[in-house]
Amino acid sequence: MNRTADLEADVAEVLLSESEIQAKVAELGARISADYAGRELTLVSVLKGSLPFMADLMRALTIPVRIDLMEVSSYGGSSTESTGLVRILKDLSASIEGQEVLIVEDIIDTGLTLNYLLRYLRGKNPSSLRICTLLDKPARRLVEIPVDYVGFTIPDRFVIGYGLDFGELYRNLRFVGVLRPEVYAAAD
Ligand code: PRP
Ligand code: 7HP
Repeated sequence: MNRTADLEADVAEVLLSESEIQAKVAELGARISADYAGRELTLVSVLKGSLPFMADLMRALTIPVRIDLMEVSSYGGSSTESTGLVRILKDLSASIEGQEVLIVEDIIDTGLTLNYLLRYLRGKNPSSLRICTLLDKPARRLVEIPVDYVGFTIPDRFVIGYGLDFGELYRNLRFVGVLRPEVYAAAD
């Protein structure tokens, strides 16, 4: 792959800066804390992409929270296209029956991942089940998803950073951006 050792040198454009992301996380944290005031909430993070968002969002909440982690995968290898086949790589570690559950995602693209997860988690009988996503890319939606909290609506571009990967790299960038076309092309 035509990639430099300097991750940031592969970036063509920053779409969301670190400070924009942090301001949005604080805003979402305040909204969610107000909506669930006086209640307990279970956050279910959808790994790996949501890891930085989950870590920041949970610390922006002022209500009592439990956390659990699931890992699912639908984008194989270094692809920018969903395989449409959602695989559970790591399941919940505790029951969510009777609990108020908020799924924490980094991005909703085709919606196939969340469509699968919603059905799966509803089957575990939580008392409520809602979705918080940092990024929403509605242009590529294949299935309708009821999203309760959205950080940013973004255009139809394959983004990296703040948890989001291309070929498993770039997740550790503190901003969300797009790569130079030759970096995406080199993986084809
Ligand atoms: C990404 C992302 C979402 C999903 C969204 O996960 O984190 O879970 O794709 O795409 P969709 O709406 O088209 O289904 P991915 O499968 O790449 O795994 P990762 O989080 O480990 O990168
Ligand atoms: C998955 C995914 N991963 C990284 N960047 C994007 O734009 C993505 N859409 N769906």
